[in-house]
Amino acid sequence: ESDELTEVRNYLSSQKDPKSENFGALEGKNVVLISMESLQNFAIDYKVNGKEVTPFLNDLIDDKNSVYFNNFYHNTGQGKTSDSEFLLANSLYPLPRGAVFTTNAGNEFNGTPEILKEKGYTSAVFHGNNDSFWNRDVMYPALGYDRFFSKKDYDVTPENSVNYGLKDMEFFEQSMPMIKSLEKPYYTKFITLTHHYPFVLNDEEDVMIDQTQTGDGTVDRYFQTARYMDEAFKKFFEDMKANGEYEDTVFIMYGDHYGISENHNRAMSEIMGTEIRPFEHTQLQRVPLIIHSPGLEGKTVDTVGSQVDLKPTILNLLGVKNENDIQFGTDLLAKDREDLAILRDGSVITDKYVYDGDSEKCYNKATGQEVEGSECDDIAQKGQTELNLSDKLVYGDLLRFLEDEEEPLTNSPNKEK
Ligand code: GP9
Ligand code: MN
Repeated sequence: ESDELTEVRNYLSSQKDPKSENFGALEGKNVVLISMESLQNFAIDYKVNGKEVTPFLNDLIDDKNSVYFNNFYHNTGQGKTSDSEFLLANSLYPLPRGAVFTTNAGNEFNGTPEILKEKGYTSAVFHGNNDSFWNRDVMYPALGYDRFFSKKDYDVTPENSVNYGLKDMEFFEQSMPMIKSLEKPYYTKFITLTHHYPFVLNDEEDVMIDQTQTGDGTVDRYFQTARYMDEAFKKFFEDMKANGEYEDTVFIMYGDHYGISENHNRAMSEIMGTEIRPFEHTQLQRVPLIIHSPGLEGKTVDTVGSQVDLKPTILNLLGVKNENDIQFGTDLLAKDREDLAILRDGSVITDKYVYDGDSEKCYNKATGQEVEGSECDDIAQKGQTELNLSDKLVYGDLLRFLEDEEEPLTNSPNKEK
């Protein structure tokens, strides 16, 4: 093992290792991950002229079989959607600049799909855009994906597309026979597209809610495409039920990254009814996370966490021990986990504080009051340490030094030993 990898290991073993209480609770279930394009948590329960923006998701959150996380942040950087995918697959941070999917696709990884292969899972990604966007066609095999259903697998026409590609409604509909063709259990990810900047719909019947009236077109349209995506989820769940694909499946839905940048703070202050200071800006980096499965005990969890925590959370639910791996995240469902989210810009959120990495300001999380003095110094430092170690690991391709103490991952065609 390299010295640098040992340094990463030593750091991680000095951190709290929370005990999972849900280990194996969803063992053997199919997994359907849904990347909800640009969906920020503020849209949940938000109403425009008395109408909910996400009626389906709101109901899903209240469902007795759904766990909803309301303090869950994205850790993405310039690689946007692809950064969220990287986090999810590896429990490592994306890079401070550029997209790790394009710069480091040749690295050795221990992706979630590859790990699940040992458990007999078939893995696939579904997305209605070109397969080479974000270098996905190269990166997915490196993460251990068996199959990538992309634009060329769908019937994509000018009529059923908008913005980057196939409209979400069509996307889910056309995906049904593809899902059914997969050997079970499956581990899949659906990447939605319609609720993407600049948030446009091209068909009157897709408009299901009014625009807001801030005068900032990006913000005003945001609610319409979010509402459309929500409707697509509703249809998808109905179809999954009708096709017998629902009962044995766990759905994990997460917002991939922000959709409204700080260039829109004026309009957002109208939407939120408050000035957007660095505190509010950082809190706006929360994205929804919902885990739903028949039989799962529903609740709302307010632990502070982020996308880097998804991999250990999923592997624990599925009952997969992954002990020799390097993961920066921890199981979101472990009761004794440390409340922590480290954002790519160096912001750090705990149960007590919101530290904004950009302005270097420190706030009381509960009150939003700015805290003068050094109270955030420790967490700011911890954030830097952790990001630096993760970057070292990715830039140095250090996972290639990781020895598989148990069985090597022999079924993986993508892994060179
Ligand atoms: C492109 C889609 C959007 O295929 O995933 O990418 P983004 O711009 O959000 O990173
Ligand atoms: Mn995206």
